[in-house]
Amino acid sequence: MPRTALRICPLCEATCGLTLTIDGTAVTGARGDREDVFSRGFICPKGAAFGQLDADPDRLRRPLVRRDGRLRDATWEEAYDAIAAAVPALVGEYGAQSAGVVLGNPNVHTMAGALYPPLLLKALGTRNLFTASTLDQMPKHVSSGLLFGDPFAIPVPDLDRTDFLLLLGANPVESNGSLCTAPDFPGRLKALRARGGTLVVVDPRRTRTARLADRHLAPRPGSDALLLAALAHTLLSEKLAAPGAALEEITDGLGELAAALGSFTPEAVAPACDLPAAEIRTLARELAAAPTAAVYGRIGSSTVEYGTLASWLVDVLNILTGNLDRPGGALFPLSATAGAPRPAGPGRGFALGRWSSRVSGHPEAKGELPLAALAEEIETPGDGRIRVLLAIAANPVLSAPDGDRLDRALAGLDFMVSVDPYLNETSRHAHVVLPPPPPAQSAHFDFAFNGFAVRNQARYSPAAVPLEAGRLDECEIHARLVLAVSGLHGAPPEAVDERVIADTLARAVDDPRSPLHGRDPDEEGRLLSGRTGPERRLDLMLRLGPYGLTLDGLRQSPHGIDLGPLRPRLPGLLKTRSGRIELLPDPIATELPRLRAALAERPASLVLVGRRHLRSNNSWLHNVPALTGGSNRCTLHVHPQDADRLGLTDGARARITADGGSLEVPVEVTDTVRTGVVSLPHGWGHDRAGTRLSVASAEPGVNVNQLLDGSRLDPLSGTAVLNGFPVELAPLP
Ligand SMILES: Nc1nc2c(c(=O)[nH]1)N[C@H]1C(S)=C(S)[C@@H](COP(=O)(O)OP(=O)(O)OC[C@H]3O[C@@H](n4cnc5c(=O)[nH]c(N)nc54)[C@H](O)[C@@H]3O)O[C@H]1N2
Ligand SMILES: Nc1nc2c(c(=O)[nH]1)N[C@H]1C(S)=C(S)[C@@H](COP(=O)(O)OP(=O)(O)OC[C@H]3O[C@@H](n4cnc5c(=O)[nH]c(N)nc54)[C@H](O)[C@@H]3O)O[C@H]1N2
Ligand code: SF4
Ligand SMILES: [Mo]
Repeated sequence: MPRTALRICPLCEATCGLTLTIDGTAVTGARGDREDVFSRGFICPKGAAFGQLDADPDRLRRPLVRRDGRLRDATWEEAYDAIAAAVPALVGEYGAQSAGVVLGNPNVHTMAGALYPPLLLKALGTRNLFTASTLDQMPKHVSSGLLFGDPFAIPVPDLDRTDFLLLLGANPVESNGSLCTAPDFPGRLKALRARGGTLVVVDPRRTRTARLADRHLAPRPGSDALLLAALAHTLLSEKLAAPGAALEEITDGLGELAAALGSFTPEAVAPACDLPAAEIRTLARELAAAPTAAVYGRIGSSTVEYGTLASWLVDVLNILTGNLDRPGGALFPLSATAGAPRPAGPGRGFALGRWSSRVSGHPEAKGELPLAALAEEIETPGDGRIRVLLAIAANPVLSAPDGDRLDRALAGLDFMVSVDPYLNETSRHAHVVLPPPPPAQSAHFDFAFNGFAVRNQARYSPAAVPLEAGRLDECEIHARLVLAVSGLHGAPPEAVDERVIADTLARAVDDPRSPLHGRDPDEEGRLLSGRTGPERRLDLMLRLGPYGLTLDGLRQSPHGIDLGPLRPRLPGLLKTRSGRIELLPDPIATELPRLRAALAERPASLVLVGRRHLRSNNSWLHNVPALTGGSNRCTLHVHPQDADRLGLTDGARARITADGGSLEVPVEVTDTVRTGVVSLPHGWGHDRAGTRLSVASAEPGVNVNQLLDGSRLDPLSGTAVLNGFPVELAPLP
């Protein structure tokens, strides 16, 4: 008899609750859970393909260990023996900095990815940490760190209550949202318009999101910082800025802002943005006039040349219009596993560049170095060269600039471990591959995304299907990895969790702000429920959190616990040294002249931007038949006028060339992209030997990131410029 089980979808940031149909141990269907307190039945085609993804025959079932140059099936014991024999010895010989860690996107979609990488880094003692953030949202972490003292204090638009949403460089109808967790984002945008609100979308492509908007502006890519600066300038010069008493009282630098943004008039930025100045002024006036409004920018305003400035300006606008931290504006979520709120006051602050990368001297940001600089750190001889690499849920050969170079660099490592379900473009270089089980066999809690959700809520999914024989839970895979690199190979993996629990309890009972202050730590430890280490850690985090929830409480509410709409949290969450919002911090003030210089630059005649398809997810869903084909193809979108000018026709092949190399691509002529801009999706290029991706390799596509050489970065955040870089295009015979 088929049964059903609930599982939060781990495939994008929307975190929809799914009802899985299960026959034996096979997931035979997935539909939206109508009773889910947050997603209310919403599902997209990726969630609906959960069963096919879960059962993909190409998923690795057992570890692989390299012997005589070839990856072969191995037992877990052999895999960890190999790691324990290699990593501590190499690190002992060459030093802690000879180890590097790469954390990819799916870590934010697993419990293991939230709970263990910090322990792994601590065990290794290396500063060589590279994550997908420097291909993504690091500019936002940096701007939040500078403004609010906390790189994770990222305000999200109050989607369900706002009167006016200005959305830049995001296409949530296809991506389902990012740094703004909102199941059924499209439905929420339609509801905004239905209640009389206004949606303005800024995107060089007429996306499905732009088609829902009241107004769509299609600027030249890379110009968002200029556009946003001109909006702020207009608010200030037309005396429309009205932060309100509450924000004014806690904000430094309001007085200096007008001078800092002095040159960015709408007229001055109009040529660079390729937008009429009058249109920019109108937008600023509408933003100021709206009863409540939120400005929100994502990938297209982040992975660009002035990504940190654009991310900063988004919140400058939210502040100038008085919309930061108020219902209907942009608010800070409060997740159930956040520490208990602290009283307002000075904090430790946020510093950039506390150390730098060895080869090019890139400053660290949030403890990370640019992923675009990984290859040179492996290749360049000298003290501190990376010889050992641990890649967890990461496929940088496709997701980071210049995959060919990284591919060669990985091949030269002394030792590499991949924690990955697939043998793909990156993991094929590993000496040991540790495969996590399919998602139906894993428990789930959204440690990361609840902190960016448009409504406070908490939901827990136990594993829907028991762990298949011979498999290890991903949490145990990580815990054993921590032990193996620490020279504690063979110790029980629970010891890793019990240590964390003991340390956390010891701090909590000493902390006057903690709900456990003054209690007996051993007794509190015994009270924790949960069958596994990670469950017990989750229970403890919930108990220490702001709502005093427990794991048992979550289990008793399988569709989740609603914790209400977002509420104002200032000034309590500020952790700047001043204890205030620092509106014009030094690194920003120092970066503004570079933006000013951009006003005089002649724009390139053709630039490239990316795009996402609803049935894709970065580099790893091309192996699921239900999610491939149709319009989900790796084609180059070219505007008809550009196609005419360049002699290109729909369906023809073209050669595209940029800093990093050139590619042959099929052309799709479409006016959904503006003139002077072409668009190619990322995550393709599944044509390398030695992978096990039978579906993806049949329709490989090309790797757009081969067009980049890794030298274009947003300097403050080390984030790669993946959008708005110059390209040349020519027809192929
Ligand atoms: N040109 C261009 N490049 C881009 C982007 C772009 O817009 N344009 N976007 C960038 C962005 S935003 C991101 S986040 C990165 C993403 O790039 P990556 O961080 O490399 O992430 P993914 O491609 O999503 O998947 C990485 C790996 O995780 C594995 N995986 C899947 N599920 C699990 C799991 O449960 N556990 C483990 N351990 N592994 C798992 C997959 O098999 C895959 O090998 O790409 C970036 N690259
Ligand atoms: N279906 C699907 N969903 C996903 C993913 C996926 O690969 N597929 N990836 C997930 C991940 S890791 C992330 S980070 C999120 C990203 O979520 P989003 O930020 O919504 O990402 P995109 O859909 O790439 O939208 C970025 C938009 O920016 C536009 N753009 C490019 N350059 C510029 C510019 O200079 N200015 C402006 N204003 N716009 C510009 C592009 O045309 C594109 O429409 O999506 C997540 N969800
Ligand atoms: S929107 Fe995202 S979380 Fe929801 S079903 Fe689709 S992939 Fe899963
Ligand atoms: Mo991302």
